Amino acid sequence: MSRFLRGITQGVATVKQGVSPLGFSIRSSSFGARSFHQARINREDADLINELTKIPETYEEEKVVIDKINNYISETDKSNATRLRNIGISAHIDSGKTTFTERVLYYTGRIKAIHDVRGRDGVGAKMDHMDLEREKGITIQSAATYCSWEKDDKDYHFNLIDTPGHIDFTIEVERALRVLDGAVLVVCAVSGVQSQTVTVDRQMRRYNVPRITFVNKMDRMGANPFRAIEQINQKLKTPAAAIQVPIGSESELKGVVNIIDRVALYNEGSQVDLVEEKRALLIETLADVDEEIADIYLEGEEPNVEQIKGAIRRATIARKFTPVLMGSA
Ligand SMILES: Nc1nc2c(ncn2[C@@H]2O[C@H](COP(=O)(O)OP(=O)(O)OP(=O)(O)O)[C@@H](O)[C@H]2O)c(=O)[nH]1
Ligand SMILES: [Mg+2]
Repeated sequence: MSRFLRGITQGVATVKQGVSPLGFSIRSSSFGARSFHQARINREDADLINELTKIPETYEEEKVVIDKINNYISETDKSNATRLRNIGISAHIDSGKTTFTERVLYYTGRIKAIHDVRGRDGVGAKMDHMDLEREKGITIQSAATYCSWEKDDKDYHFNLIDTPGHIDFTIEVERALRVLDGAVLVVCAVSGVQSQTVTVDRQMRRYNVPRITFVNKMDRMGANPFRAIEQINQKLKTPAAAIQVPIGSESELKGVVNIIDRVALYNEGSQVDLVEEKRALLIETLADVDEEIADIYLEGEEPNVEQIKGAIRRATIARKFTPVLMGSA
């Protein structure tokens, strides 16, 4: 949503010279896939928006402005935007961002075959499209693609941006972050939070980007998603809790159980104890960052599935929490 602010403040900056007694006029300030159509703004609102020379730091500050800006967006633009999101994939080098993006493309039907980054077939990943990227097996340039997902008979559209993890190309990450609505922070289950993860985390904070976390490489020897989650809490100082637990581990990894609905994604193995333990931890973490869950928790009751999902959504958007998923790309 922070793109909204930048877009409108830029819009105001552009029309600032042409102040008329009737107020300001913002003409189609477009950024990314969204655009504002011509809208009249009265002087008081324009003054308020003008005060926003800096990006608000907290979600609460940002929300006031977003609500204000919402008044100037046409209903068509609003409804178009509800099912469209720009999502970035960011993390430290070699954590599997490109592989993750490729799998999303494969399972949403955008590409027909899986080719690994340094696969034996030598084809390489679609997202690493430059010759040098394929030769070295690393991402150099951010690359954008899109995919669609149908849910409840509605089509959702995602623009995905795969960013490089190498510190030398960090400017590419900055460029991508500016247009993101949300991001997936990929963390390796074996090496956990690295110094570059801390850098990426700082960049995401600077651009007010909410994120979910994916603990990748769960099939590798020494994989421990809970240690990685502990590091996100400690090193990144972001309240984080698992919303999935693995079925099996390392080479025996069979799938994951969604601990909110208590549903196994690949129905093998029994993880009942672990599900209950991590579910309790998830609710406890949410109670720290969300008022509704805190009230339910303090009354000694258990929130229902809808309440948990609602709290995860609110706290993630407000950048107070990151839900952690896991698997092997
Ligand atoms: N075992 C295992 N290997 C993986 C997994 N995900 C990625 N890899 C491998 O890890 C290596 C790096 O993967 P990439 O997808 O290129 O990583 P990246 O984060 O895009 O790397 P940069 O863009 O260079 O920062 C490749 O050899 C992948 O095949 C996984 O879940 N399990
Ligand atoms: Mg890559």
